[in-house]
Amino acid sequence: MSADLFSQEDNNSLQKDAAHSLDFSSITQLDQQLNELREKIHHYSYQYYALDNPTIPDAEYDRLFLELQTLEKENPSYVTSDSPTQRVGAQPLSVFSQVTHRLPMLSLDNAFSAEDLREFHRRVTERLASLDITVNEIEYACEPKLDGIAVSLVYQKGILVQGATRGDGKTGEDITQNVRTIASIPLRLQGDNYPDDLEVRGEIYLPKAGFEKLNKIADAREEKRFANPRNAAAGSLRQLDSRITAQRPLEMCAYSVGVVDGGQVPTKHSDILYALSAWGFRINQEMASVKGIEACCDYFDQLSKKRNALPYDIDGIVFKVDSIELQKQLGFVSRAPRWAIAQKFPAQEELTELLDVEFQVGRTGAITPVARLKPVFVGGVTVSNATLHNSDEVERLGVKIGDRVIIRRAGDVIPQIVSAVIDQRPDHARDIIFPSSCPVCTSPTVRVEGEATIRCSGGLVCPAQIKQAIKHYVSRKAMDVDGLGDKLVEQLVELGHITSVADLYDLQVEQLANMERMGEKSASNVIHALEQSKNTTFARFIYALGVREVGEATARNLAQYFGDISRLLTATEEDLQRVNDVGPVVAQFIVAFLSQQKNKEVIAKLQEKGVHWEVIEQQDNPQPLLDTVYVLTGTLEQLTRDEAKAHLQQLGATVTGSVSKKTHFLVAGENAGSKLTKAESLGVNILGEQDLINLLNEYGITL
Ligand code: 5U1
Repeated sequence: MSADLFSQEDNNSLQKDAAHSLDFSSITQLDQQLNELREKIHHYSYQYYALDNPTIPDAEYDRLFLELQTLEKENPSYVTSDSPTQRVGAQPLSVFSQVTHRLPMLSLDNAFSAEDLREFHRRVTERLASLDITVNEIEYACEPKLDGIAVSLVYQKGILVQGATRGDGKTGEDITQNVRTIASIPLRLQGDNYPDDLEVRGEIYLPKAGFEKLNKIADAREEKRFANPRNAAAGSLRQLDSRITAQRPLEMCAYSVGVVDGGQVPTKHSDILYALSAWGFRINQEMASVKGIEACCDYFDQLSKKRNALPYDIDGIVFKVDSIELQKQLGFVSRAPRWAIAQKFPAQEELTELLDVEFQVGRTGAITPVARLKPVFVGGVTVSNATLHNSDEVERLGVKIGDRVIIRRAGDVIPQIVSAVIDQRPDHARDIIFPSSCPVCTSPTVRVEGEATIRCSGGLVCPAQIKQAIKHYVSRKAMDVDGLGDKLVEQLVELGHITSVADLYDLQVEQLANMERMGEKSASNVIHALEQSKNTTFARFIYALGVREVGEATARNLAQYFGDISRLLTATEEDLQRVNDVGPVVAQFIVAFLSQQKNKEVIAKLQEKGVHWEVIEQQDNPQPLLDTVYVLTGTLEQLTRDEAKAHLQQLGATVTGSVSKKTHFLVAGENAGSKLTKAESLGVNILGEQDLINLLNEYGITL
């Protein structure tokens, strides 16, 4: 740890601390240990975040990080502001303060075609000629234009001291606390040849994978989805509480320098980027330096093809005269340099009208609202449909049929509605109403509490789901019908030979023999396999029904608990939740499925055709906790929550996910949150982990 990394205050406290508790040699030792750890972590994190080239396993990195964290916790006065542990966010701000950029942050002129690009080159060449500068062939640096948020980062003596948004180019907002949380932004520069005073500019963005991850989390928490990676990045940076920013997988890619004082940077733009890379920044891997404008046009064509495969969104390509001397000669007009241009890809967002919403039933019964749009040309193709995902998304957008809507098409992804222009809503606009019965088979639809998706409950009979249902029914772990592969199932359904799993047992050798790639022999084999499959187990049969979330293990538990189909068919959600592994959601799926008359008919038909199993004698399980409702919350140390739940259910208890007046006991582990507060307010009995273990022991369950 070098002394110049400390403020004067840090140094004082270090000396004070040392005088109190440590002898000089142990200070040096601790110093050295911390220093080495930080160096290692800086190095590995640079390899990972800036170079995209991890050199050690994640677990090893985590171990080093934990070691540093522990040492710093034990020796708080040794924590430095550039320590890798200091990326977790700081106390929330009440407002962002304003920052005046010492050099204005320029914007870029746009080109929309190869012709525009050639025109730019002509202007550059003419201007240089008018200045009596002759260049044989101008070198251009080419790189993708990331669709993110432009930032300025100020480093003094290699330490990050300020991060700011571009704002209007002259004044931005101070987002230092937020940028400090981004792993690809160095808190301290590497090497030793950087200028004393260095401003680095670049783009903060959310990679596509990070965007999807955030939206998955938003879905799981039933929060609003982000419309696109750019909005998500902007929203993440605009947080007054940098601890929230710290949880967003943002990245930063450097693309130029601003103020440079007390040192030098190379004389070519491309070399400046390489220098930035050596100092610890991520630079764009696609960057290339080419000669002449035709090579720029080729670069644009090449990258356009690669665009969808890139792990981040780009909205164009930036071309810059590579020589900094020529850049200076060319200067800038208004707020854009004469030496650079961004050739944009065709617009990816357009305005159109939402004509109607139709509902599609997927293979798993999920009902998806699909927007029918007035056709519009966007991102290079004509779009007339867009997905609306689910009812939460419809609610989030607040969109109605008849609205003017902004649609976005990014890469190959299905077009999305970004927003509705609510203030231009026509009088005839009407609400989007989700169907109460399946548009394909008319079975009732169900929406499980906590799920955003509405589903058809006609699993065994819905034509939209039938191929999937049959493929699952005959699969190895279900009824194990050898020789009845996916392609054959598809043909049989398409030709109308089977409309439900029960029809499988009416198939004739001649029918099968006429299918593609089938003959008499293989047809007889399939009929034989079907015949054999009739002799099965109750667990396999339950699994074969393909009830959502009922996997093999749950099917086994259900079979064991209920013993036979008659008891399973009459089970209530409460009964079902007494079974190991079955929570409220699964119970709801099972009841929705088995209460369907059409599904019941198929089950009866299967039995009529000879599908049978050995009835399992129900164990005389003592159920001392029958009719007692438990909720588990917080972190348990000696067993997982799932294990605790299974044990309680084995004793007959019902374990639910939320606290209500019906809850008898709440088992609260470490860091229990709102459920504990609610249980306390409702006067629910609270048990600790040890109380639970004692209870289980009492009934003969030992861990
Ligand atoms: N890749 C890249 N993006 N971008 C944006 N380079 C780049 N340069 C910019 C901007 C606004 O401005 C230059 C004038 C430094």
